[in-house]
Amino acid sequence: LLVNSERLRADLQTLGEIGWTPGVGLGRTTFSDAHLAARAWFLETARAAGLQTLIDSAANHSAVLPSGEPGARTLLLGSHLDSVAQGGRYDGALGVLCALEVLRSVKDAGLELPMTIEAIDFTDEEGTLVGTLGSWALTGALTPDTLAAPRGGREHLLAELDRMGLTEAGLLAAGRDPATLAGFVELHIEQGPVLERESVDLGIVTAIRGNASFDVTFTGEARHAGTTPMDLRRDAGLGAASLVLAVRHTVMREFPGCVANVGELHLRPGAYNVVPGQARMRLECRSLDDAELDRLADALAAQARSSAAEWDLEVEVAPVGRWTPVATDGEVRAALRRACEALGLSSMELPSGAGHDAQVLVSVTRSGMVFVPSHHGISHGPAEHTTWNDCVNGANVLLRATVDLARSL
Ligand code: HGY
Ligand code: MN
Ligand code: MN
Repeated sequence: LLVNSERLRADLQTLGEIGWTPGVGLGRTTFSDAHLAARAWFLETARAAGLQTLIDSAANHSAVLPSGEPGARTLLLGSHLDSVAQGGRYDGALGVLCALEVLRSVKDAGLELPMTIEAIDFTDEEGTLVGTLGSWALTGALTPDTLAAPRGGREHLLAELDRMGLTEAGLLAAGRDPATLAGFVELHIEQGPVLERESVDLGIVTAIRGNASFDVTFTGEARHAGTTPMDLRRDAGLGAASLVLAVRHTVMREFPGCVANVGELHLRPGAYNVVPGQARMRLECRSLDDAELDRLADALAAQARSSAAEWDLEVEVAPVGRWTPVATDGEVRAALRRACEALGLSSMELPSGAGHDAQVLVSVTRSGMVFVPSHHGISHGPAEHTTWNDCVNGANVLLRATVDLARSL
């Protein structure tokens, strides 16, 4: 049993054009026109293959191949069609497409499985609004608190929900009964250099890093940049500059194996001739260990306070999201390993540095991931690339593991 690789290739090429700007990358942020077009294309392609489709109240989009058995549970496959602002063609999209291809291949083969299999495209994995919003909603674990101070800002979230005809209540009500779920398997690009460096075909993910994200705001005094003496300034930009460097030093000195990033920095009012009275930063830090993630977050918040004290500023460190580090499910890992062996493909176990919907699904069902190599470990940019051969390997492993798990779980 193998996937229809020509159909998969054609679809990957078609989907990869939706939102692509040469030299810039893929722009499919949540609910952008390109994102909506990609989601519509996904459902049309599923319907054309004779699959059922559904959209839940968190706008998760699914293709479904129902089991013939009454009361059958669902084995979920999938990932996300949204991208970061100038992203690559494979992050998320490859997982959704391979999941769809698995359903089509099972249907074409006339295989009767004791489980319904569903290919899902989760809403807002990348966090333009919240981050793993659709998968979080599906677990039923979303709370009003989660939506009170999201990564994309509360006003933006409400405006986008309203524009899309969605509601907070709908998000909070999108929980699936865990008893109806047998498991979740996500195929994803590694987004790191390990598989390519080790010349291994596939990665069987053992654990997924957690993430703590913060909005940091330094406040000083906006003053005339020409007349205010240097020693009388309360320059918010100095606090921000001090913290950006301190974040790197703290992680490299005290938290080896962790990472942290300041991905955005705005100085206000933002003019050549005004000393910035405010600096706003978007900061995230990541660890594979839950307690270490808290220690790391506390250490960075302490650094923010000392940077503020150093430059006579106020500082506010506002949490805007936290994703727990998780281990993946042993049964799913075993099925993925069996699928690699059956196909004569090499595999290795490795943790994921990136966050994924699979880490959210761990809280309600057996959840696991399989990685395909990323060229030079590049992701979240237009140079993101996975060879066609590796894409087909991933799809075939997902297909075999799906049939295995549908029968064994
Ligand atoms: O940020 C991440 O790790 C993922 O790409 N959303
Ligand atoms: Mn991503
Ligand atoms: Mn992703």
